[in-house]
Amino acid sequence: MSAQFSRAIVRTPGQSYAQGLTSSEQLGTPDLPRTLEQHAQYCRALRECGLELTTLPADERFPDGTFVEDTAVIAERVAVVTRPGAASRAGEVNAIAAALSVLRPRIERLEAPATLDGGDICQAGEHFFIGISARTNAEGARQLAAILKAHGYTASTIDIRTHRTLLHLKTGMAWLGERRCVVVPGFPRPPELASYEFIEVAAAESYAANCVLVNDQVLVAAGFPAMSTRLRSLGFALRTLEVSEFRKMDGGLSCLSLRL
Ligand code: CIR
Repeated sequence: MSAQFSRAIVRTPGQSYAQGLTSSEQLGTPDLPRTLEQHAQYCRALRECGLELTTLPADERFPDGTFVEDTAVIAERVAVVTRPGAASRAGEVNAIAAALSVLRPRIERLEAPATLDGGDICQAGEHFFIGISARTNAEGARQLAAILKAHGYTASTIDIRTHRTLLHLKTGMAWLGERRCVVVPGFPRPPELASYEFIEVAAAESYAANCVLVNDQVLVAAGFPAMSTRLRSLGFALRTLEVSEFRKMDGGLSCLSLRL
């Protein structure tokens, strides 16, 4: 089983992009023209993977709005609008819900006091790993798991709060089809992952763990040669993308789209 998608929702970065949340100030301030160019390349790559794009315009009230992944969890049988864990991002969901309602007949919602960022959700076929993080609380995980279960999926949680460098679950984990996952060193190994084969990235290449399987290709970040060599040797077809300006704001390849 692998990930088959026909569409993605993306949102163009706005002028206020550099005012978003980040813990990576040491990487410098993002350059807006370069950000827009990298976003355009990302969109091109998704199209070349066979996806049709729904592109939402920037909304200057939401500097982090381009990281659309955090606003929804979308699977074949259900779409859920989230309640992002950062207060500055809560309003991002309105435009996403409106766009999703055109694509899906029914949208589920989480209720307070749940908080949940889509970056904490890693779908592996019919199973969902839900990260408990600074953004996703236990109630968010509980509500999402109940919705998923009602639609025939299974779910389990992975607490990443002890792994200080991980903002989201998918900062440190990516599903690459079948029972294969990319993980960062020291990633938690709950029993639900026992039957998985791990492709562990080198500590110096931890950022590269945030890769994305799109149909028959894997989007990987440029600048991490060991990871790319390893994935190629395992037979994966790679599409390498420059995402330096998104890394500066703690974002990566998965965060930039909602795939469905
Ligand atoms: C944030 O801190 O919310 C944004 N600056 C980055 C969000 C990245 N999203 C993701 O990994 N799913």
